[in-house]
Amino acid sequence: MKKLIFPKDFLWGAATASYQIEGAWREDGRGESIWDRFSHIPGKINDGSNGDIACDHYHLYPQDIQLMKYLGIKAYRFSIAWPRIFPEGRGRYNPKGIEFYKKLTDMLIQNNIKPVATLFHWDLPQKLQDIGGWANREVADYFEEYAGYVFRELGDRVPIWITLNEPSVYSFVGHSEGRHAPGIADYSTALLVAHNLLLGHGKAVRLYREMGLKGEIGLSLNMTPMYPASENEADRAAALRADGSWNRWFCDPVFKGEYPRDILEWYSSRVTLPEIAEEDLELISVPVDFLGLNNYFASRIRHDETKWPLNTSDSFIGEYRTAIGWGINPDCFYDLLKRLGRDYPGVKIYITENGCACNDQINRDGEVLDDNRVDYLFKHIRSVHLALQEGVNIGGYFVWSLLDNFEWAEGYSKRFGIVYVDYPTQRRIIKKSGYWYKDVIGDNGFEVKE
Ligand code: IFM
Repeated sequence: MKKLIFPKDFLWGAATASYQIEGAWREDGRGESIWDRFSHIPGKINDGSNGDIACDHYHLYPQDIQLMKYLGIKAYRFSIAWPRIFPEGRGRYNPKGIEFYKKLTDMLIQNNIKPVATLFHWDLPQKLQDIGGWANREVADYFEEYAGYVFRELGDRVPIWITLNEPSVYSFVGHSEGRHAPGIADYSTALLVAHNLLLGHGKAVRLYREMGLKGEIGLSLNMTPMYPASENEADRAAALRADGSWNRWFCDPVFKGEYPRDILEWYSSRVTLPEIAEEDLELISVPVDFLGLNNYFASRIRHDETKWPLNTSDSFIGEYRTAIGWGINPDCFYDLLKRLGRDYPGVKIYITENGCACNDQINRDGEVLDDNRVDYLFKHIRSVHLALQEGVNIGGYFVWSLLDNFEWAEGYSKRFGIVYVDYPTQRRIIKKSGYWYKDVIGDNGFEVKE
């Protein structure tokens, strides 16, 4: 056996998001979010559920923090619900909303857990959707107003900020596929939303710097490595397009100050591109302190004339699937880390999400023995170690997720937590993966067969 040891200050964390865990959807002055509206429409969520109660974290946060303390979690990534702070999205703020996050962050700090706050993890105030949502450029200004308020109130206690979570998923799944809130299916709108989200990101980062705050700020991108299904020219070009439209479309503007030219050219004759002013790109590329990387799987890409507008179709890579059907391939995760180190040299990476859904069951002894998740985490964290050893600048790893929670269009049918949530009683049960992760954190590493 040999032991893999991580750097001394490696940030071991766990992540969640407001709408997925908080519940208390109409309490203490919280406004309506697009996910409240969307999940209450019959047929939108696979199991007919919604986030009204979720994990009731709004009330149970003290116990959830104790759980994290027990697990030895060093950093907790949560998101702030914009409609709790500004119920209408702008203008009138709600003091009770910020109070909740003050109590949460105070208690985290008292328990030696670093708060890592995401400003936007998809729960846009419905009132802003009513004026067009992120397709309306003004929403980037309201985001800046919201960010400024939160920075003022929490800036002294939150050392790491994430402006946006997965703008690609928010834009495309919510505005082109229509499977997520706000349920729009129009590709050009998705591109407009993506651009305005990035603008909002740039405005928030610029403001953070102007306010002289001393923490780190970045954004979390969902990145999927794309491999050609064959060696033929068409499949290789298709894989480049899939990579360009999903990964580089978000990473390049932020880290290189430009949209990928190959994709701009491909889109130009097929969709309506947003107007992209020169100053926009300057703003979007205001330097950040890190790239937050969310990764779950890798894709094999084939040229496919029937698929508009990219002419690509994809399938998962990996012999085994998680309970949500996603392929498992830790080697591709390693490739992705190496590639980011190469293409965006010097950029520090926090892995802000990684994990898997399993068919977790409580056994007769009251335990949840999620060996598949232990295996998934073991192999993916081993890839992180390998990339670190080969010089990739990785500052931390956040498992998705601390708790089972509301998995968007899948409702509660898919469990990603290292802690099981029995929804009818709200009882938490640490899974085998939770105990395994505790040991990894405690030892700052783990043993592997040579
Ligand atoms: O649950 C989501 C999370 O909100 C964003 N990233 C992917 C996770 C699993 O689908």
